Amino acid sequence: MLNTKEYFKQLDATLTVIDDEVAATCSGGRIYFGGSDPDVILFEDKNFGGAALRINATNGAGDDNLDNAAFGSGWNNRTSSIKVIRGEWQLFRDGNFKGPVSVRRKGNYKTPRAFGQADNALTGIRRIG
Ligand SMILES: [Ca+2]
Ligand SMILES: [Ca+2]
Repeated sequence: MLNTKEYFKQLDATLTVIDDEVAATCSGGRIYFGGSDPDVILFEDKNFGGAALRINATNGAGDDNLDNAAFGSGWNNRTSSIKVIRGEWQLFRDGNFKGPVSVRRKGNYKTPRAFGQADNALTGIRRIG
């Protein structure tokens, strides 16, 4: 049995997690790389082969594109398959959320055609839901 102080401490921790999730969605889901519990994983090759880039949405300091050297160096125009683990994501051919866009939810997309972009073309990605 928790005392009142402990109860509110746990409750507060829960609310903080929810707030982050909602904020990530509402802010357009800026992204960061390398988290141990990724929302999305990009793969260099089709069928989830080659190098992988783990992506999470964040309401903190993040990035918009894969062509920013500070975060996604080496991942512009490289993706050939994608796993979406949670959330709803927009995928863009170009930077600054431009170019043809596709939207994908949870699923394994083993070819560029499956995730709705040309091969080795993905530049922008953001969480919208
Ligand atoms: Ca590739
Ligand atoms: Ca591109």
